[in-house]
Amino acid sequence: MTRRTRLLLAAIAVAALLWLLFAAAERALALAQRFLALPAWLQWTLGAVLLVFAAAGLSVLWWLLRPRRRRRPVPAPDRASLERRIGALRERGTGTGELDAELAELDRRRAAQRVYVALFGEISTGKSSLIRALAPGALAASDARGGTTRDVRHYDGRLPDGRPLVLADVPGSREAGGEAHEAMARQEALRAHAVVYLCAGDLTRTQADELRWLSGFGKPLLLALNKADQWNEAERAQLLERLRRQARGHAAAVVAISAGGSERFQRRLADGSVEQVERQRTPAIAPLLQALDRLTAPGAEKLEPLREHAVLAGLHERTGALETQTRAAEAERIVRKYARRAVVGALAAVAPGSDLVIQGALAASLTRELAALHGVRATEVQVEDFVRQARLTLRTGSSIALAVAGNALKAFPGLGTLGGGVLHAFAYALIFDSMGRALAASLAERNTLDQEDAGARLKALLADDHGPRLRELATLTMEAWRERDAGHAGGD
Ligand SMILES: Nc1nc2c(ncn2[C@@H]2O[C@H](COP(=O)(O)OP(=O)(O)OP(=O)(O)O)[C@@H](O)[C@H]2O)c(=O)[nH]1
Ligand SMILES: [Mg+2]
Repeated sequence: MTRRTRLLLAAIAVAALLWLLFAAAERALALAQRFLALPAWLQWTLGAVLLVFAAAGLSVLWWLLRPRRRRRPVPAPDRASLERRIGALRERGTGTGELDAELAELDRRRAAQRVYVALFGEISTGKSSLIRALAPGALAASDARGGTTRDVRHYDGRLPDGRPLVLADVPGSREAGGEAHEAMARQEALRAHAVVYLCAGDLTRTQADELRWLSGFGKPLLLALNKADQWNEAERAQLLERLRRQARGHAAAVVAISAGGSERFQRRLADGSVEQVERQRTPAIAPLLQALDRLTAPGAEKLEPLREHAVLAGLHERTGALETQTRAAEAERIVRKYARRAVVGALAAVAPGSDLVIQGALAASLTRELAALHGVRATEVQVEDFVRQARLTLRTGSSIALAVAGNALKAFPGLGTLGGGVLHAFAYALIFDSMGRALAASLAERNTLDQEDAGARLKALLADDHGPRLRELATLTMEAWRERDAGHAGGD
């Protein structure tokens, strides 16, 4: 459409609007005159009805147009409580070096007051090529490597108005076997003030998830469709339209760019021979620069609170994972200790009964210790109840435990040579190990002493005669036996 036709259409539209306005005003005046001619009581009734309609109309309008509440970013703990948790982990002997380093980097960047922008996206979407286009000087000086990026690197870039940026090139996500690299990239994205998410076509479900994950941390985001040179104008417009729909509410802007990259082609020379040529494509990234300019306009200081929130939220997750891991290791240690005590107790019994009875004091103390580890308060009554329930479960389960133990005697030849009593000792190891594991898993998941849940897990574990668990318990039983023997020999 030419400019002239567009102007003509606009003029017609304005004229039509004016005509409508006049008509409406005339109608309103006529209505007002008729309204005034009505008797007073009718004026009041009609007035009231009109008022109700107006109020209803306004509230519908408000409901439709009300400002949407921003989705709340993932919660972040305050710095002090996070440091306390990390300190507690350190005291338990867990390595917290990475978490400490993250906090130190948080402070370092705050003090540096520079704007950090991370490029993020799947492998081969053109992140490194974009760095090359955004920071040509910086890359010439450092290693402008081609190929897959395997670590995080920073480059000095500049916006068209001269404002400096620190650009982070990160490994691409979704590389086969590249989980560690991906985690590295995600952490760097959280550390940046803004993120450019690169794609090279429609967003796959995983890419859309990744975008949502980033925006969930409240990260200012741009979605850049790279390799735009691969489509014609109509295709590009369609793609952009779809991407805008997918990124709505997540990315501040969606732009199409060509980061460049290299292209190969054949050149026919005058003598008829053919030559392979590789050259750099000319980058076209103006829309991205504009969007970046707007996104980073507030400056490092104003963008810092959001960045800090994202880093602390990320640290919260990582600390939580480490806490779970540490607690699981601690629970395993406790369970082992009690399984061993149960074996020692069984070996010390003068004549093993044919029935297996859980040693009550030992079971209660195991329950108490595991509950405390998981921060679950359990009264004495609850603990006793729990042990009683476990005994009931075992009444039907003891034959299973004995059968599993019997098989283990055959499977682990060393065990079979030990002689009488060892069958029972091993069954007790199995029972205490199962009980401890069942309870620990239930506590970790439910955060309460749930008899039913732990009971179901106990039954399953008693019958589970696979895996390295039996081997470990066999070793434990043999060790206890040998120690007892050594004790006897020493005592003789
Ligand atoms: N057609 C076209 N190809 C591009 C463009 N930008 C990059 N490429 C090509 O895409 C491929 C991957 O580019 P890289 O910059 O290495 O991609 P990356 O995202 O850094 O890849 P990883 O580091 O493996 O995650 C290269 O072959 C580039 O030449 C572009 O704008 N258009
Ligand atoms: Mg790369």
